[in-house]
Amino acid sequence: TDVEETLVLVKPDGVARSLTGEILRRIEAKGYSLVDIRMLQADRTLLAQHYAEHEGKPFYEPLVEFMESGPIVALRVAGNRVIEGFRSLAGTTDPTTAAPGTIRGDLARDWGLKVQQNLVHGSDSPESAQRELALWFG
Ligand code: DAT
Ligand code: MG
Repeated sequence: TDVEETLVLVKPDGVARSLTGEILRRIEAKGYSLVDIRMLQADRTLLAQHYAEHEGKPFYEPLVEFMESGPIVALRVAGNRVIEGFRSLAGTTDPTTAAPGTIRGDLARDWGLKVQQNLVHGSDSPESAQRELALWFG
C-alpha cells in the first residue's frame, strides 16, 4: 500500500449548504480515515499562501473573496493513494462538467455559474499536500 495524507477543505458554500456531513460520509465510505478536523474563518494571508499558484489569474480575486466569505471545514485525511483518490471523489473543477457520482457532480451542479463554488478543495500532489497540511494544521 501507499498510504498518504491529503488536505480536504469543505469550502464556504459546502458549509453554508450543510453538506459537511455528506462530504465526510463519502470520504469515510471510500475507506479513508479522518485524522484531524478544524473549522475556521480563513484570512487573506492564509488564502494567499494556499492559492499562491493561482496569483495573477483572472479568477484569483473572486476565488479568494469567496473563500473568505464564510467558515471552512479543514480535514486531514489519510488513505491508500488518497491524494489522487480524493480528487477522483471530488470530480472535475467545474461542477457543470463533473461526473455524476462525484461530490461536485452530484451536489454542486445546480449551484449557479461560479466555478469557485465547487464545494471542496483537495491537494493535487504529495508536495502540495505536505505544503497545504502545514498551512492549515501547522
Ligand atoms: P481544483 O480546485 O480542482 O484543484 P484549481 O486548483 O485549478 O482547481 O483552481 C482552484 C480553484 O479556483 C477551483 O476550485 C475553482 C477556481 N477556478 C479554477 N479555474 C477557474 C476558472 N476558470 N474560473 C473560475 N474559477 C476557477
Ligand atoms: Mg487545485
